[in-house]
Amino acid sequence: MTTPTDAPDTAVDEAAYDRRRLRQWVTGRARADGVARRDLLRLLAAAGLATGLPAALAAAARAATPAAPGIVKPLPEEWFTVRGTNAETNFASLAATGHHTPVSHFFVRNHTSTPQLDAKKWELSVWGSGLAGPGRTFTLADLKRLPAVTRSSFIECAGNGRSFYTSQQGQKAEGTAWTLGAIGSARWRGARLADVLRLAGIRRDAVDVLPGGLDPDYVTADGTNLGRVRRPLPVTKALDDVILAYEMNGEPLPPDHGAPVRVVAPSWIGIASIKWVGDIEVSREPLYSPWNTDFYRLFGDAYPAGGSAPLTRQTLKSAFELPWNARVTADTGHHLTGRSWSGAGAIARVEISTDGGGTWHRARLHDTPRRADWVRWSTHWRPTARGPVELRARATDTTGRTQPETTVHNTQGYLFDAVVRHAVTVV
Ligand SMILES: Nc1nc2c(c(=O)[nH]1)N[C@H]1C(S)=C(S)[C@@H](COP(=O)(O)O)O[C@H]1N2
Ligand SMILES: [Mo]
Repeated sequence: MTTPTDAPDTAVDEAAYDRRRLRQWVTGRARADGVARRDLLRLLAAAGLATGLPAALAAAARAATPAAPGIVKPLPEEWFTVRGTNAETNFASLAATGHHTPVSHFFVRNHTSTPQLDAKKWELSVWGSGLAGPGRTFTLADLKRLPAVTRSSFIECAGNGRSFYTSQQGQKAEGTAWTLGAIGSARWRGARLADVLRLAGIRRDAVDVLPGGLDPDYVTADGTNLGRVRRPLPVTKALDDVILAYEMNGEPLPPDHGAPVRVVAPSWIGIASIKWVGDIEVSREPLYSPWNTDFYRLFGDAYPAGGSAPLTRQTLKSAFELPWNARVTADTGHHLTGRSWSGAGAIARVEISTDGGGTWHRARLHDTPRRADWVRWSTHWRPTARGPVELRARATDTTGRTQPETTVHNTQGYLFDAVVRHAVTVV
């Protein structure tokens, strides 16, 4: 049985026991003589128990939460696995959330660190050869005066699932070793990028728009300064369904997710959704940045020397809302839940195998499948034989594509779409 080297190797029973004990301490039913209160508060925060505590205790526990450098919000270990400057959502923790991912659980992918910008002073400048006039700047109030649109859409990193190239296929892949939690779905509200571009005077012969972030310059491990995080969008996508979002799940956009305004490019790889956007170049010539040349193309044996065309839409994936190596009791009915999504269309069906891929049965879908969004699903499982088992979930989307058994390798490990073999132990 394969076990991803970097998947959280959780002893679920231990964790549950620990949580029970911590809860007892909070309510005065467990003693912790000789243990600093601060240490227990840190444990509480890590166990995700900081909510529901008396206010003073909760604040202390939050302060004790370990953070990734540069991420502002608390990252309790129950909900996140910190990977460098990024925080991956533990997929199992999504079982307690609804269709949309609360900000508290939403993954963060930062090339550098979250800038704390003053919304009142923020301005977006739209400029470049693809405009008829000198361009235009927009304040947040200007954007809010334009017709607002709301879109439910996932944002997913192109490298989500990357670690499975190694753990399932024995192949190397450069980059953050995500399991499946570099995704979240939210209700984004904002102005249409198309409206902003038209007000700025976009010409008919404009071909690319290049939104740039206001976060610090990105410097690679070998010391090369690649400048601000920026990636061109073809005008056809920019004028289609892209929004400049200032709200996430009905609240002002939080700092880590791009406050005050980010680009949301539904169905496309996460890098297309530039956070903390400060300017947008509109061009009559095709534009390049490191993020559509060296990164976010497919390189490797199966691809041309210069790599594939720049990546656009996300691929097809499924994940169980279950810890890795979960222990499940034999001869008991279990309600298994998870989510599936595709960048190419809506999800048509999800099938589950609990016998190593021998037989498959349909999962029950709990959302109306829509493009650019995920569906929640569930299935019933009553294991009888004890021992290790690999659970599989396999989605098919409305284009007719089904998740394959293996994925063609690329050196940077993008777009992993093979069926993930989720290890559990029946006890
Ligand atoms: N300005 C800026 N925008 C950015 C990034 C960044 O580091 N800086 N990261 C991108 C990447 S690679 C992804 S996957 C998404 C992640 O969005 P999230 O942090 O809100 O989950 O933001 C994208 N937009
Ligand atoms: Mo990403």
